[in-house]
Amino acid sequence: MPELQIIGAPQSNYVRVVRIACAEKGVPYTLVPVAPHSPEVDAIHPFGKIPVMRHGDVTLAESRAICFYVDHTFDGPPLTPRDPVKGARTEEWISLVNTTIDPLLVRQYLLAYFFPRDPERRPDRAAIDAVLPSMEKHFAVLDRAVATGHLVGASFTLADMNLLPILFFMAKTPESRAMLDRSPNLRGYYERHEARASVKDTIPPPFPGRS
Ligand SMILES: N[C@@H](CCC(=O)N[C@@H](CS)C(=O)NCC(=O)O)C(=O)O
Repeated sequence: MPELQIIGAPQSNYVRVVRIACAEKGVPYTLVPVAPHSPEVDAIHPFGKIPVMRHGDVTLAESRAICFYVDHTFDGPPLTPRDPVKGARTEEWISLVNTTIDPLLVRQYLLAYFFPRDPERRPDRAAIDAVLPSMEKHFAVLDRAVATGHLVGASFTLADMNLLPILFFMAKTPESRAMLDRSPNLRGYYERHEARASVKDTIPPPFPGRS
């Protein structure tokens, strides 16, 4: 078997999803820690985003496609339930997180903290305050969704692997931390699953130039 390369900076949530999936599956890989739009990435992703993957002659972009490939190429426990309803439920949650929750919690809220436009890197207070009411609704949805301890059924699926990297950052920034603390199911879910080896072993390093 050729070497599996996961290409992308380890600070990226989507890179982390793929790394958690590889760890859960028991698949060894080499991490190539490069930024979006670097030549290795642009050679594979049509819009220069991370992660991308290289495995022999196979190259892939997009975390969901990479996880599909890993799941169906290698031995190991399935990342998504093969039962059609539970499998579809898993896809439903991956899609909800990627199309609705990530754009608000990560691209609007978190980036206003970590990548503000201000030259002195002060958090963008107006942008943060503007998203807080919608974030409360997202936290309420997630709190209900994980009431049984997982997003889907009684097992840890790719839907959980896809959400936990976002919660990691939500636990670090003040308003989202307060929302997490007011969401008992979600907080318990996060604390339980952050102890999993696949999750612990992929904790992202600080963004370059930040502590
Ligand atoms: N839909 C993509 C999203 C990947 C994504 O947005 N990656 C971010 C880093 S977390 C990125 O590369 N951003 C750079 C850009 O959008 O130009 C996936 O699931 O892999």
